[in-house]
Amino acid sequence: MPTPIVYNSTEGLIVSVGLECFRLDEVHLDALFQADNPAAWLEQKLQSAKRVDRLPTVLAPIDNQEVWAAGVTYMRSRDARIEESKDAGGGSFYDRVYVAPRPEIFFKATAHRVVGTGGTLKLRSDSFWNVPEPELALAINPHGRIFGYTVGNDLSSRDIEGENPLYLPQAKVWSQCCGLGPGVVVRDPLPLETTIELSILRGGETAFQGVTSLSQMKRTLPELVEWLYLDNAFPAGCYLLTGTGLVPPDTFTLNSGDEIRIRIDGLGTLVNHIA
Ligand code: DO4
Ligand code: MG
Repeated sequence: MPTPIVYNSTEGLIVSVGLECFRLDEVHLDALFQADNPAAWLEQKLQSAKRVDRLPTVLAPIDNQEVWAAGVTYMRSRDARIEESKDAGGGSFYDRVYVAPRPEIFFKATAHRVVGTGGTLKLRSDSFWNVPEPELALAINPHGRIFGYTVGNDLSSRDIEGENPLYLPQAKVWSQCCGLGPGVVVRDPLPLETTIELSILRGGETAFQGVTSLSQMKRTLPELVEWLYLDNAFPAGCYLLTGTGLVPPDTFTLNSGDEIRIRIDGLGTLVNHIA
């Protein structure tokens, strides 16, 4: 069977398998996250699912999951953050967390703060320096098993975090601060060569473009999940954004109307506009 992709949509849960789409009636995304074996659960649900002739409008693939994020998992993120916080004396924190056994892990969003592909992200009104952070998002079950993947955007304020690292929650969390989608790809681990591409379009022109790959990440994905789940319970499972390896140059900030496209091999493209 081709790799199934599960979408939350305006018409309920839709699963695409190759070129065909099926609707799963009376089930929510929580059931996928809570299944002992999500791939087997999907296969069984697909046996009685109705075929639909098109994919309805897609929503963010989130139900009762929290979204958490790891940081400074790529050298590029470490370097950019040392630079932005040097006047505040925060430089050595990023240096140290990059090599420490304990990773940086922080809370990012709940469902009402998340937008799906095609949705609009907002910039904080008290920030003047904002960037998208294109990140692999892990779908994790309540037992800490990674069963799927999607694309994430950890939209961030660089001036707020750069002023003082203790402002991190304000630099990361607000309404419409996180992009997620298009759907959850239920599959075995992704190869390390998997690429993450970011394009920012402004007035039809490319304002920034970059590419990295999972092979550039300092830590392993199971290692990040182990720290996240240590003494912590996620009854409906959760998402973990795994850090950015792409940061636009320091002269760049997002503007209203910008289009952000994040593509990860095999997972699709997450497209969002800035309000
Ligand atoms: O240290 C702050 C956040 C880091 C982060 O979000 C990232 O590296 O992606
Ligand atoms: Mg990030």
